[in-house]
Amino acid sequence: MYTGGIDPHTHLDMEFMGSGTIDDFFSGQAAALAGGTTMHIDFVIPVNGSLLSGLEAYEKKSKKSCMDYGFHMAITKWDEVVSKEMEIMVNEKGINSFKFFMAYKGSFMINDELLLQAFKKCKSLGALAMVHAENGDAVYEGQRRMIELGITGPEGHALSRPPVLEGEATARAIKLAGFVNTPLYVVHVMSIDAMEEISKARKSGLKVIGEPVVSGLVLNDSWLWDPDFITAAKYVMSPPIRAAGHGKALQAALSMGTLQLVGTDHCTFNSTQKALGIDDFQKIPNGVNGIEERMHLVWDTMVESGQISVTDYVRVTSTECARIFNIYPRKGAIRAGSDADIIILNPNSSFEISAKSHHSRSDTNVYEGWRGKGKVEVTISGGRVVWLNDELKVFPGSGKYVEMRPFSYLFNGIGKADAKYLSSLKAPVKRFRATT
Ligand code: DUC
Ligand code: ZN
Ligand code: ZN
Ligand code: ZN
Repeated sequence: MYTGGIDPHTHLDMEFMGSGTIDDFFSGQAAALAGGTTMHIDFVIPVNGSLLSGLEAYEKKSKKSCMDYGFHMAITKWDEVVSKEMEIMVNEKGINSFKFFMAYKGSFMINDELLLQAFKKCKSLGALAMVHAENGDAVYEGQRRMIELGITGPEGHALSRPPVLEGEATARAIKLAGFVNTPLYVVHVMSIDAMEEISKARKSGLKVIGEPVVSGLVLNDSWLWDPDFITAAKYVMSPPIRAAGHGKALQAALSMGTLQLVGTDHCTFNSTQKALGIDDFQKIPNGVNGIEERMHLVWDTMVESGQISVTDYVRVTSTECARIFNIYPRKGAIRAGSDADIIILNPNSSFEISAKSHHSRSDTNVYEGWRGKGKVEVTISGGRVVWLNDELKVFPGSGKYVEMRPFSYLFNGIGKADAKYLSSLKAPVKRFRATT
């Protein structure tokens, strides 16, 4: 019996790349509950840059929730209006994290000057800055290069945005956040390059959190070369799933504590939607499933193989997320006073993953055919049994919005460090003009 999983990274009912994800707040959450996840944090996408309008839209979409959820806010442009709206989000709306895009040139991407301003704002609010770390200018150049070479298939996606671009942006974001002295959360860490930057930063004492996603931990990029377009396109996400070797290294980093918690980036498109990119990989909607599979795959890959303990399993799938986003011990714990979100995972029973039996609305599954040990047999959400005997009992409207307060434990000591820095600065040096 363990505390229910918390998925820190999902995209339900999101408009993206000319499509809408096919899992909404009901189907995505039902799938989550069937896989032992009892809370998720989704990314609100602003409407024409407006955070308030974006939140209003997500408040409507999430009315059909059957599971508890919280929100991060994505920032798709940065100016004074957005800066003011960030205050409202933190002080009135229960949002304590903001995601900035260093990629998606021409749409969401913000440059270093604005990133610095945004980091300063996050710090003043006690909100956690999150980054999608890829060098957007270089990705754009990589895409031009692929098209010139006539590489228009899904493999072009991976080739156009190699690990070095993720490593570079991760290092830059870490250094800028360190300069401002505010904590940083790097979402979907997919490569050794990015992971090593996080490792270095943490060793030097910087407050950097690294979130691998389950696809990056357990898959590799070989499918992108599959001659069948849909088979390949279903693996297209950003940053890309990397060559074999990266996943193993990320698993090791997770087991050593270099990376702290596992998300999914659940962002589903079906075959028809993926087919929008049949002539050009740049038009394939980016995203893979995972919300239902995460708890099973992390158990099978990490616990069953002996890489992490059961205690660490609970930490990386639930407790650490609750602590980072300041909802512990209401979430992430089995205690008097906590929400009764509980799972029973039987280490001796096996699971098999297939699009035929999963609860997502997607007609494909990137983990198709995976058989493993450790099955979630019971899920209890808010004290109610919602998953038992392979059957779901869920109702739209039963999920609650979980407000998240600023200044999580990551902010401890930030003020002291600032004061120390300021006092270390000497008074301006008095200089005398030489007389002749
Ligand atoms: N990457 C994805 O694959 N999908 C959603 C957004 C993102 O950054
Ligand atoms: Zn399952
Ligand atoms: Zn992203
Ligand atoms: Zn995402």
